[in-house]
Amino acid sequence: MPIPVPTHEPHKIKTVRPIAFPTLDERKRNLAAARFNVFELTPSQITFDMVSYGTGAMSQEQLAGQLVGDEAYAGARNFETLERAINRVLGHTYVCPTHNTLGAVKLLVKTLCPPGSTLASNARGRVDLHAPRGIEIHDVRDHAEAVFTGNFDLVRLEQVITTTRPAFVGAQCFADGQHPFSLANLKAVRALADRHGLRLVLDLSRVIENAWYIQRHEAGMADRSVAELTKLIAKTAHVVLMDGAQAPHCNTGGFLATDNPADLELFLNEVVVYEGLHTYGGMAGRTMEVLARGLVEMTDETEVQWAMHQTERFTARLRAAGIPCERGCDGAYVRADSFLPAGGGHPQHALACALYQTSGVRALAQGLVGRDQLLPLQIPRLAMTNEQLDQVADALIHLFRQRDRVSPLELESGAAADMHWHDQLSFRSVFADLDTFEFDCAPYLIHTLEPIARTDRGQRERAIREAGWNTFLLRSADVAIDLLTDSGTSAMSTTQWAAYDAAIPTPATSEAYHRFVAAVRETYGYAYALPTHQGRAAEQILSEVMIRPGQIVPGNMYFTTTKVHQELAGGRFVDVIVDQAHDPQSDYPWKGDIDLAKLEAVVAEHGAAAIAYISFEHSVNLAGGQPVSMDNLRAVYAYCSGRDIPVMFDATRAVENAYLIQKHDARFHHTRVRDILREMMLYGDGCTVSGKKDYLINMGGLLAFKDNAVWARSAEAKLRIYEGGVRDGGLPAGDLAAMARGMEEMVDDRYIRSRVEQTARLAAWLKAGGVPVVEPTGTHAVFLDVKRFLPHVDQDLYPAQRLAGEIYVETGVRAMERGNVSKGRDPKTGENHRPALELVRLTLPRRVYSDDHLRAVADGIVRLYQRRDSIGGLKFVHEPPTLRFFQGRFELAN
Ligand code: P61
Repeated sequence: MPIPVPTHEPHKIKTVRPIAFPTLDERKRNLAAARFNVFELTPSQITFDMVSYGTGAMSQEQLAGQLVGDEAYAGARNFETLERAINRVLGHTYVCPTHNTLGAVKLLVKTLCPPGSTLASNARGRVDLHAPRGIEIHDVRDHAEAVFTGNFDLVRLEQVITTTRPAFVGAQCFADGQHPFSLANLKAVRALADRHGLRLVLDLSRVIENAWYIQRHEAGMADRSVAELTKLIAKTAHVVLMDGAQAPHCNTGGFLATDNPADLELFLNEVVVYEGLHTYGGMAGRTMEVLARGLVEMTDETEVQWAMHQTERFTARLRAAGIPCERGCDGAYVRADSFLPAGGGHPQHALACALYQTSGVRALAQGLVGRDQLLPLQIPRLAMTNEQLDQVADALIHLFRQRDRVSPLELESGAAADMHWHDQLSFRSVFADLDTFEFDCAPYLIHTLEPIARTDRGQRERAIREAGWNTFLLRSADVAIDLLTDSGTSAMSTTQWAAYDAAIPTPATSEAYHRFVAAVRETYGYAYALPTHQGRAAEQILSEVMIRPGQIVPGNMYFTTTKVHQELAGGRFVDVIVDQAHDPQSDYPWKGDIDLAKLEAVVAEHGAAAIAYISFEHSVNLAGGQPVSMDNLRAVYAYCSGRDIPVMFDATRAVENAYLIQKHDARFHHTRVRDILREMMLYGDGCTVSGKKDYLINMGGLLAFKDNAVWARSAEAKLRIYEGGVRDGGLPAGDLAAMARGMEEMVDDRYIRSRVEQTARLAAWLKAGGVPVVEPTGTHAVFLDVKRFLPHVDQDLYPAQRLAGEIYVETGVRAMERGNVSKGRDPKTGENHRPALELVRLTLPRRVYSDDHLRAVADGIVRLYQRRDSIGGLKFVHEPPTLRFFQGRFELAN
């Protein structure tokens, strides 16, 4: 049985690295400054850097390894870990560490290649390293082989061996990034080498890709795992070397390994001369740890299948558009000379410049000039989504259509004749008028990954039974895609982490606190900012400061925690949201609006003095993430300020609301989200925020007042006794710093657009499959309308609870019931409330899942919808008296 291609990533995103989108003018300036050699561009000038060397995403365990470096000069623990990893994954016994792959090559040359030697190899790329040393490489690759293009021509190899007596036979997995060998061929090479008393030295840097290729294409290998094949390949050689920055996605590092103690002895005598002591070889302890962890993880079958699927898909898209390219193990290698019809002396550089000019994408030709005319577009391993890769492919296709307009490059005069390397060249050129390509995708790369559960249906059936059919009671370890909530589940950015790490803790006033206050002032225009550990803590303090017992708090639909604190402070919540909010099929775009007539009626009945404040939530959660219009914000504020009624926002998802104003209100189409947000906040007197949403952090909250010092002082008094220090709200300085940074990232137009539009795409895929959802789609979640999904299940059999459980069993996706179970019973009658909205919420964490994850979610739910008649209800077996949705347990009814 061939191993199947996964439908989505077997991991989710743990941390992201924001990317830059330089304008056309900036790109031209950068190119000119780089003298038309894109090698000189730095990552912050580049949108997508299509290079795979040392740029892959690490796992969170690898990143954690960075912090457990034993930086001893001799005998570091991390070296022992590395040795064990190499023994286990590659099967070789003895290890000589080196600072990277060049360090390993240097030792090989020093120990095995006396001056004047020749080498026989299937890789041309190595010429770059050996020619300058006066070592001649004989190309013994089988150029006639069509499938395993990296195979050795055995006849030619034997000829070279007998005529030149090479120092060793050098083999490279996926030679030059393009040419895989078969296991059978490699074994034959080994036999030949043995017959002639030569070593087979194998570069394993791309062993994973080669193993995958063997699994796909070599007869009888389809059942072998990548792990098994990797070991078979490695054990076929006498000596192996490896580049830590490739398959093990470390950022540097390398080693030589062998089973022969005499060879080890040779290496160890030289490693101290060139690299470092034999137990670190020029690697930091942390690098050895990251490398060791990466080695163990690199053969993970599903990860390999996913990475290779991405490569195949990317190349296929270019091929389908007619772009001349060759297969690369890590991307597509474009034939620059046939891409550019006009020719010219340096087609790789001309194409690279044109691609950067039109799109901000960098592709890089490396090594010696003239070796080939290929411009590789390599995929940083596991660091990009298919959505982004599709767009990079489209950017190149876009350029292909206007290729006859690309300007040629001319070498700068005075270029010395001894400039042999691509990185040395510089050019003169004029900018051609090329149409640009505009990216519309998530504006970040994947920095680290977190594995997700891989369960089968039987395991999930057992898990949901053990959880009493309550998704709150499932273990995260059993969940593949977790759409329970967007609260505290965001992927932080590297910039946020940097701020977190750099923050200095203190029980008094930290710099992070000042940054937090400055960010609040800048973002909202509010003078007084009080940090809290999360949203409900801010709600408690606000309620106690603002509500006198008996007062009324009108609001646009309640949120559970908000209402609880208003009631605990002696207030009474009155819902004044527009009627459309209660109708899941109404497509009114501003379902979060306050109905002014309802508000006026409340004020007329009780008098303005009886109103504590207006509790005004943006992007109303329980209505389905429905936005408030700018007109409504203005009108409510105008009405209230005339009557001395304060307006207090729940600004938890204010940025998402601001984006929908930009999208749906023509007057704001060209206003930046950050400016829309500032205007929204102008129409209020203060706010509470659960920072776990918009702020892209895992913990934190805010209570802020626009200008009222009296409120701020009495809130501070409560902060001291409820939360922690008055300057930290119980949060470590790092969380304050990460929050401050998150406030900058959240108003990035590209980010917030990609966030909210992803939700819209999930809804569109579900609707295309006929699945009934709440209209219009909100910002943070898609809500399934269960009354229409399971019309045959009575509400007292808890259809939304059952559906959430079925979704888990079908797909491994965790959703949240928001219906009869959540609403609870009427305390007087003991009957269920049977609310109008019987919903299942699919909530999207920020920056965590790709479109491929969400398509799998949609496909699974569509399958369930198609067999909806087979789905019944549930009954309680344990029903807690309050907030029963958290702890309640169920079993199948009838
Ligand atoms: C959520 F099932 N929301 O949506 P805290 N205001 C708003 C929220 O959405 C919110 C809070 C205040 C959650 C978590 C949650 O019954 C539940 O930082 C608009 O969680 O204290 C939280 O902020 C409270 C889920 C909360 C629930 C209560 O998933």
